[in-house]
Amino acid sequence: LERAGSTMLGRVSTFLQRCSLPAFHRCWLHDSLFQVHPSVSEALAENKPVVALESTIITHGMPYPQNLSTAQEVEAIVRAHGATPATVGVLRGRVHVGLSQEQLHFLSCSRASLKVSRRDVPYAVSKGLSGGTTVSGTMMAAHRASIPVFVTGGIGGVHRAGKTVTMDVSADLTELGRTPVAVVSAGVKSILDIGRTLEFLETQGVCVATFGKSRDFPAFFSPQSGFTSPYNVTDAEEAAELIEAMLALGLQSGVLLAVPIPEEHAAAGQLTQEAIRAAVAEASEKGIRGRDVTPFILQRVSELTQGQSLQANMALIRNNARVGSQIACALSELRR
Ligand code: PSU
Ligand code: MN
Repeated sequence: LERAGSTMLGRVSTFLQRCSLPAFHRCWLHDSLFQVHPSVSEALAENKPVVALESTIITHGMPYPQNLSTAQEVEAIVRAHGATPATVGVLRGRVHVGLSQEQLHFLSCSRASLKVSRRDVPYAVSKGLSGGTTVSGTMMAAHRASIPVFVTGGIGGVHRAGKTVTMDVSADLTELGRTPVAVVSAGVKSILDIGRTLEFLETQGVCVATFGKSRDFPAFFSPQSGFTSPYNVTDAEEAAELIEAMLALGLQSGVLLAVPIPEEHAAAGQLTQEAIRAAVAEASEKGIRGRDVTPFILQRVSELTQGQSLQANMALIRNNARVGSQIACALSELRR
Protein backbone atom coordinates (compact mmCIF):
# COMPACT_ATOMS: atom_id res chain seq x y z
CA LEU A 1 0.00 0.00 0.00
CA GLU A 2 2.83 2.38 0.92
CA ARG A 3 4.56 1.68 -2.37
CA ALA A 4 1.34 2.44 -4.24
CA GLY A 5 1.12 5.60 -2.14
CA SER A 6 4.62 6.63 -3.20
CA THR A 7 3.80 6.09 -6.87
CA MET A 8 0.64 8.14 -6.46
CA LEU A 9 2.64 10.83 -4.71
CA GLY A 10 5.03 10.96 -7.67
CA ARG A 11 2.18 11.20 -10.19
CA VAL A 12 0.28 13.89 -8.32
CA SER A 13 3.52 15.77 -7.84
CA THR A 14 4.31 15.71 -11.60
CA PHE A 15 0.72 16.70 -12.38
CA LEU A 16 0.93 19.71 -10.07
CA GLN A 17 4.20 20.76 -11.63
CA ARG A 18 2.72 20.53 -15.13
CA CYS A 19 -0.24 22.61 -14.00
CA SER A 20 2.38 25.26 -13.19
CA LEU A 21 1.31 25.64 -9.61
CA PRO A 22 4.86 25.66 -8.29
CA ALA A 23 4.18 27.29 -4.92
CA PHE A 24 1.31 24.98 -4.09
CA HIS A 25 3.30 22.04 -5.39
CA ARG A 26 6.25 22.84 -3.18
CA CYS A 27 4.23 23.29 -0.04
CA TRP A 28 2.09 20.22 -0.60
CA LEU A 29 5.07 18.02 -1.40
CA HIS A 30 7.01 19.24 1.64
CA ASP A 31 4.19 18.43 4.02
CA SER A 32 3.82 14.94 2.62
CA LEU A 33 7.57 14.30 2.93
CA PHE A 34 7.42 15.15 6.61
CA GLN A 35 4.97 13.09 8.62
CA VAL A 36 4.17 13.85 12.24
CA HIS A 37 2.30 11.04 14.00
CA PRO A 38 -1.16 12.14 15.25
CA SER A 39 -0.26 11.28 18.88
CA VAL A 40 2.68 13.70 18.59
CA SER A 41 0.84 16.53 16.83
CA GLU A 42 -2.03 16.30 19.32
CA ALA A 43 0.36 16.49 22.28
CA LEU A 44 2.17 19.46 20.72
CA ALA A 45 -1.09 21.27 19.98
CA GLU A 46 -2.07 20.93 23.64
CA ASN A 47 1.36 22.04 24.86
CA LYS A 48 1.95 18.62 26.44
CA PRO A 49 5.47 17.24 26.91
CA VAL A 50 7.00 15.37 23.96
CA VAL A 51 10.37 13.59 23.84
CA ALA A 52 12.10 13.04 20.49
CA LEU A 53 14.10 9.80 20.12
CA GLU A 54 16.66 8.78 17.50
CA SER A 55 16.71 5.58 15.46
CA THR A 56 20.31 4.96 14.36
CA ILE A 57 20.61 3.19 17.67
CA ILE A 58 17.89 0.84 16.36
CA THR A 59 19.25 0.35 12.86
CA HIS A 60 23.00 0.48 13.55
CA GLY A 61 23.67 0.70 17.29
CA MET A 62 22.26 -2.58 18.63
CA PRO A 63 21.55 -6.08 17.30
CA TYR A 64 18.04 -7.45 16.77
CA PRO A 65 16.02 -8.13 18.93
CA GLN A 66 17.59 -6.01 21.71
CA ASN A 67 17.27 -2.96 19.44
CA LEU A 68 13.49 -3.40 19.18
CA SER A 69 12.94 -4.21 22.86
CA THR A 70 15.06 -1.23 23.93
CA ALA A 71 13.19 1.11 21.56
CA GLN A 72 9.86 -0.13 22.92
CA GLU A 73 11.02 0.11 26.55
CA VAL A 74 12.31 3.63 26.03
CA GLU A 75 8.95 4.71 24.55
CA ALA A 76 7.17 3.05 27.50
CA ILE A 77 9.39 4.90 30.00
CA VAL A 78 8.58 8.22 28.30
CA ARG A 79 4.84 7.44 28.48
CA ALA A 80 5.08 6.32 32.12
CA HIS A 81 6.52 9.73 32.96
CA GLY A 82 3.60 11.52 31.33
CA ALA A 83 5.26 12.52 28.05
CA THR A 84 4.65 11.45 24.44
CA PRO A 85 7.50 9.66 22.63
CA ALA A 86 8.37 10.78 19.09
CA THR A 87 10.84 8.34 17.56
CA VAL A 88 12.24 9.84 14.36
CA GLY A 89 13.12 7.76 11.32
CA VAL A 90 13.04 7.77 7.52
CA LEU A 91 10.58 5.32 5.98
CA ARG A 92 10.42 4.91 2.21
CA GLY A 93 11.60 8.41 1.58
CA ARG A 94 9.53 10.20 4.19
CA VAL A 95 10.77 11.69 7.42
CA HIS A 96 8.57 10.44 10.25
CA VAL A 97 8.31 12.05 13.68
CA GLY A 98 6.60 9.43 15.84
CA LEU A 99 6.45 5.83 14.65
CA SER A 100 3.75 3.16 14.94
CA GLN A 101 4.63 -0.27 16.41
CA GLU A 102 4.75 -1.68 12.86
CA GLN A 103 7.12 1.05 11.69
CA LEU A 104 9.37 0.52 14.72
CA HIS A 105 9.42 -3.18 13.95
CA PHE A 106 10.19 -2.55 10.28
CA LEU A 107 13.19 -0.36 11.13
CA SER A 108 14.53 -2.81 13.70
CA CYS A 109 14.78 -5.75 11.31
CA SER A 110 15.29 -4.06 7.95
CA ARG A 111 18.79 -4.85 6.71
CA ALA A 112 18.77 -2.19 4.01
CA SER A 113 18.55 0.74 6.41
CA LEU A 114 20.74 3.76 5.87
CA LYS A 115 22.39 5.66 8.68
CA VAL A 116 20.80 9.05 8.11
CA SER A 117 22.59 12.13 9.34
CA ARG A 118 21.91 15.64 7.96
CA ARG A 119 23.88 15.05 4.75
CA ASP A 120 21.98 11.83 3.97
CA VAL A 121 18.43 13.18 4.26
CA PRO A 122 18.02 14.55 0.69
CA TYR A 123 19.39 11.34 -0.85
CA ALA A 124 17.21 9.03 1.28
CA VAL A 125 14.14 11.12 0.44
CA SER A 126 14.85 11.39 -3.30
CA LYS A 127 15.41 7.63 -3.59
CA GLY A 128 12.53 6.60 -1.34
CA LEU A 129 14.89 4.82 1.05
CA SER A 130 14.53 3.97 4.74
CA GLY A 131 16.94 4.54 7.58
CA GLY A 132 17.64 5.35 11.18
CA THR A 133 18.31 9.00 11.95
CA THR A 134 21.45 9.93 13.89
CA VAL A 135 21.53 12.68 16.48
CA SER A 136 22.00 15.28 13.72
CA GLY A 137 19.17 13.89 11.54
CA THR A 138 16.87 13.59 14.54
CA MET A 139 17.61 17.11 15.79
CA MET A 140 16.69 18.55 12.37
CA ALA A 141 13.35 16.73 12.39
CA ALA A 142 12.61 17.48 16.05
CA HIS A 143 13.23 21.18 15.48
CA ARG A 144 11.01 21.23 12.42
CA ALA A 145 8.23 19.62 14.49
CA SER A 146 8.86 22.09 17.37
CA ILE A 147 10.04 19.46 19.87
CA PRO A 148 12.73 21.00 22.09
CA VAL A 149 13.78 17.88 24.08
CA PHE A 150 15.52 14.89 22.52
CA VAL A 151 16.88 11.80 24.30
CA THR A 152 19.64 9.55 23.00
CA GLY A 153 22.37 7.24 24.36
CA GLY A 154 25.56 8.95 23.27
CA ILE A 155 26.38 11.58 20.68
CA GLY A 156 29.14 11.47 18.09
CA GLY A 157 32.29 13.54 18.56
CA VAL A 158 35.80 14.23 17.34
CA HIS A 159 37.38 10.92 16.29
CA ARG A 160 40.98 9.93 16.75
CA ALA A 161 43.18 7.20 15.37
CA GLY A 162 45.73 6.51 18.08
CA LYS A 163 47.38 9.87 18.71
CA THR A 164 46.53 11.22 15.28
CA VAL A 165 43.84 13.84 14.86
CA THR A 166 41.59 12.95 11.96
CA MET A 167 39.09 15.09 10.03
CA ASP A 168 36.29 12.79 11.22
CA VAL A 169 34.16 15.13 13.30
CA SER A 170 30.58 13.97 13.83
CA ALA A 171 27.84 16.06 12.19
CA ASP A 172 26.13 15.84 15.60
CA LEU A 173 28.46 18.58 16.84
CA THR A 174 27.78 21.05 14.02
CA GLU A 175 24.07 20.25 14.27
CA LEU A 176 24.17 21.20 17.95
CA GLY A 177 25.73 24.46 16.78
CA ARG A 178 22.91 25.28 14.38
CA THR A 179 19.72 23.77 15.78
CA PRO A 180 18.01 24.89 19.01
CA VAL A 181 17.17 21.51 20.54
CA ALA A 182 18.30 20.14 23.92
CA VAL A 183 20.00 16.76 23.59
CA VAL A 184 20.01 14.50 26.64
CA SER A 185 22.84 11.95 26.40
CA ALA A 186 25.38 10.05 28.51
CA GLY A 187 28.20 12.09 27.00
CA VAL A 188 30.58 10.71 24.40
CA LYS A 189 32.46 7.42 24.26
CA SER A 190 36.07 7.34 25.29
CA ILE A 191 36.91 6.04 21.79
CA LEU A 192 36.50 9.69 20.83
CA ASP A 193 38.74 12.59 21.68
CA ILE A 194 36.62 14.00 24.50
CA GLY A 195 38.78 17.08 25.14
CA ARG A 196 38.61 18.14 21.49
CA THR A 197 34.89 17.29 21.35
CA LEU A 198 34.23 19.74 24.20
CA GLU A 199 36.45 22.39 22.57
CA PHE A 200 34.58 21.98 19.29
CA LEU A 201 31.23 22.30 21.06
CA GLU A 202 32.44 25.56 22.60
CA THR A 203 33.45 26.87 19.17
CA GLN A 204 30.00 25.92 17.89
CA GLY A 205 28.34 27.87 20.71
CA VAL A 206 26.75 24.84 22.35
CA CYS A 207 25.81 25.19 26.01
CA VAL A 208 27.01 22.01 27.75
CA ALA A 209 25.86 21.06 31.25
CA THR A 210 26.18 17.89 33.29
CA PHE A 211 22.94 16.73 34.88
CA GLY A 212 23.42 16.15 38.61
CA LYS A 213 25.58 17.37 41.45
CA SER A 214 29.01 17.35 39.78
CA ARG A 215 30.42 18.98 36.67
CA ASP A 216 32.23 15.80 35.58
CA PHE A 217 31.60 15.26 31.90
CA PRO A 218 30.58 11.59 31.49
CA ALA A 219 32.17 9.18 29.01
CA PHE A 220 29.13 7.06 28.15
CA PHE A 221 30.09 3.82 29.96
CA SER A 222 31.72 5.72 32.77
CA PRO A 223 30.41 8.64 34.89
CA GLN A 224 33.76 10.43 34.55
CA SER A 225 35.95 11.22 31.56
CA GLY A 226 38.63 13.29 33.25
CA PHE A 227 37.06 16.39 31.66
CA THR A 228 34.48 18.73 33.12
CA SER A 229 31.42 20.44 31.67
CA PRO A 230 31.38 24.22 31.90
CA TYR A 231 28.12 23.96 33.90
CA ASN A 232 25.86 21.60 35.79
CA VAL A 233 22.11 21.56 36.44
CA THR A 234 21.01 19.69 39.54
CA ASP A 235 17.48 18.66 38.59
CA ALA A 236 14.84 18.60 35.86
CA GLU A 237 13.49 22.04 36.78
CA GLU A 238 16.90 23.66 36.44
CA ALA A 239 17.45 21.88 33.13
CA ALA A 240 14.03 23.11 31.92
CA GLU A 241 14.93 26.70 32.85
CA LEU A 242 18.12 26.41 30.80
CA ILE A 243 16.17 25.13 27.77
CA GLU A 244 13.53 27.82 28.23
CA ALA A 245 16.28 30.46 28.14
CA MET A 246 17.66 28.94 24.92
CA LEU A 247 14.18 29.08 23.34
CA ALA A 248 13.31 32.56 24.66
CA LEU A 249 16.57 33.99 23.32
CA GLY A 250 15.75 32.66 19.86
CA LEU A 251 19.21 31.11 19.60
CA GLN A 252 20.16 29.07 16.57
CA SER A 253 22.24 26.69 18.69
CA GLY A 254 21.39 23.84 21.01
CA VAL A 255 22.08 22.58 24.49
CA LEU A 256 23.85 19.35 25.46
CA LEU A 257 22.75 17.82 28.77
CA ALA A 258 25.17 15.11 29.85
CA VAL A 259 23.68 12.48 32.19
CA PRO A 260 26.24 10.19 33.90
CA ILE A 261 25.58 6.43 33.71
CA PRO A 262 24.03 5.24 37.04
CA GLU A 263 26.72 3.93 39.45
CA GLU A 264 25.27 0.40 39.56
CA HIS A 265 25.97 -0.01 35.82
CA ALA A 266 29.31 1.76 35.74
CA ALA A 267 31.25 -1.38 36.75
CA ALA A 268 30.17 -3.23 33.60
CA GLY A 269 31.15 -0.04 31.81
CA GLN A 270 34.71 -0.17 33.19
CA LEU A 271 35.15 -3.61 31.75
CA THR A 272 34.48 -2.22 28.31
CA GLN A 273 37.41 0.23 28.30
CA GLU A 274 39.90 -2.47 27.32
CA ALA A 275 37.53 -3.84 24.69
CA ILE A 276 37.09 -0.35 23.27
CA ARG A 277 40.85 0.06 22.84
CA ALA A 278 41.03 -3.30 21.05
CA ALA A 279 38.07 -2.44 18.81
CA VAL A 280 39.54 0.94 17.83
CA ALA A 281 42.84 -0.70 16.87
CA GLU A 282 40.97 -3.34 14.87
CA ALA A 283 38.90 -0.73 13.06
CA SER A 284 41.99 1.11 11.90
CA GLU A 285 43.76 -2.14 10.89
CA LYS A 286 40.73 -3.15 8.84
CA GLY A 287 40.55 0.27 7.21
CA ILE A 288 37.04 0.98 8.50
CA ARG A 289 36.24 4.62 7.82
CA GLY A 290 33.65 7.35 8.07
CA ARG A 291 30.13 6.48 9.07
CA ASP A 292 30.97 2.79 9.50
CA VAL A 293 33.37 3.42 12.39
CA THR A 294 30.82 3.90 15.20
CA PRO A 295 28.62 0.88 14.31
CA PHE A 296 31.72 -1.34 13.89
CA ILE A 297 33.11 -0.40 17.27
CA LEU A 298 29.75 -0.78 19.04
CA GLN A 299 29.35 -4.29 17.66
CA ARG A 300 32.94 -5.40 18.37
CA VAL A 301 32.85 -4.09 21.92
CA SER A 302 29.61 -5.95 22.55
CA GLU A 303 31.20 -9.20 21.25
CA LEU A 304 34.43 -8.71 23.22
CA THR A 305 32.56 -8.11 26.49
CA GLN A 306 30.10 -10.97 25.89
CA GLY A 307 27.20 -8.60 25.78
CA GLN A 308 28.06 -6.71 28.99
CA SER A 309 28.54 -3.45 27.12
CA LEU A 310 25.14 -3.94 25.49
CA GLN A 311 23.51 -4.31 28.93
CA ALA A 312 25.24 -1.15 30.17
CA ASN A 313 24.21 0.63 26.96
CA MET A 314 20.56 -0.35 27.45
CA ALA A 315 20.65 0.69 31.12
CA LEU A 316 22.00 4.15 30.39
CA ILE A 317 19.48 4.79 27.64
CA ARG A 318 16.62 3.87 29.97
CA ASN A 319 18.07 6.26 32.53
CA ASN A 320 18.38 9.05 29.93
CA ALA A 321 14.75 8.44 28.90
CA ARG A 322 13.63 8.87 32.51
CA VAL A 323 15.65 12.08 33.00
CA GLY A 324 14.68 13.49 29.57
CA SER A 325 10.98 12.87 30.21
CA GLN A 326 11.16 14.65 33.56
CA ILE A 327 12.86 17.58 31.82
CA ALA A 328 10.21 17.67 29.06
CA CYS A 329 7.46 17.66 31.72
CA ALA A 330 9.15 20.45 33.71
CA LEU A 331 9.56 22.48 30.51
CA SER A 332 5.94 22.16 29.48
CA GLU A 333 4.96 23.17 33.05
CA LEU A 334 7.16 26.29 32.70
CA ARG A 335 5.65 27.18 29.33
CA ARG A 336 2.02 27.01 30.50
N1 PSU B 1 27.31 6.80 19.99
C1 PSU B 1 26.89 5.68 20.65
N2 PSU B 1 25.89 4.93 20.10
C2 PSU B 1 25.30 5.28 18.92
C3 PSU B 1 25.75 6.46 18.24
C4 PSU B 1 26.75 7.18 18.82
O1 PSU B 1 27.41 5.39 21.70
O2 PSU B 1 24.40 4.56 18.45
C5 PSU B 1 25.10 6.87 16.95
C6 PSU B 1 24.19 8.09 17.16
O3 PSU B 1 23.07 7.98 16.30
C7 PSU B 1 25.07 9.24 16.70
C8 PSU B 1 25.86 8.59 15.59
O4 PSU B 1 24.34 10.37 16.25
O5 PSU B 1 26.12 7.26 16.03
C9 PSU B 1 27.16 9.32 15.31
O6 PSU B 1 27.77 8.74 14.21
P1 PSU B 1 29.08 9.43 13.58
O7 PSU B 1 30.16 9.25 14.60
O8 PSU B 1 29.30 8.68 12.30
O9 PSU B 1 28.73 10.87 13.37
MN1 MN C 1 32.02 10.43 11.25
